Amino acid sequence: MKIVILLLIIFYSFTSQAHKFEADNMIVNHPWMKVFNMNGAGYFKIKNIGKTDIELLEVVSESVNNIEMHTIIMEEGISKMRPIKGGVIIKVGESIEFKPMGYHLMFFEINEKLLEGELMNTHFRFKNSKDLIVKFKVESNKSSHNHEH
Ligand SMILES: [Cu+2]
Repeated sequence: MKIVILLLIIFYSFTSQAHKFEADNMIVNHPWMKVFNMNGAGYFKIKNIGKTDIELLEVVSESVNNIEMHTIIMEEGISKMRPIKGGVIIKVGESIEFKPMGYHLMFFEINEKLLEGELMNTHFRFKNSKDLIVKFKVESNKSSHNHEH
């Protein structure tokens, strides 16, 4: 029993460490997603480790009809989701976290069946950097993504 637990711990730390995507100038950490019906929401942390600011313009995927970057605004005391106008700038040395109740990706019309633990391929497109392939892991049981569009 102890061995099983130990193996689980090793496996878990291995997978969580492996779950990041890097380029010379950036690291995208723990990209994960929730799926509800044909739609979903995506979260990750991006860090600029390069020498110039980078701007994330859009995220595209062959598995999703339309991906939007959203932010949350307060309107009359109610939080609402709105598409981000333009891109998201990540300054040198800084990180931006896409998380529930903050910046997030919306996946509209996912065209493949994704099960818990599976990965979905996306491409991050930047204004002043090469594309980066990022795979989002389905973790449907995490805290809910409240929505009011
Ligand atoms: Cu949204």
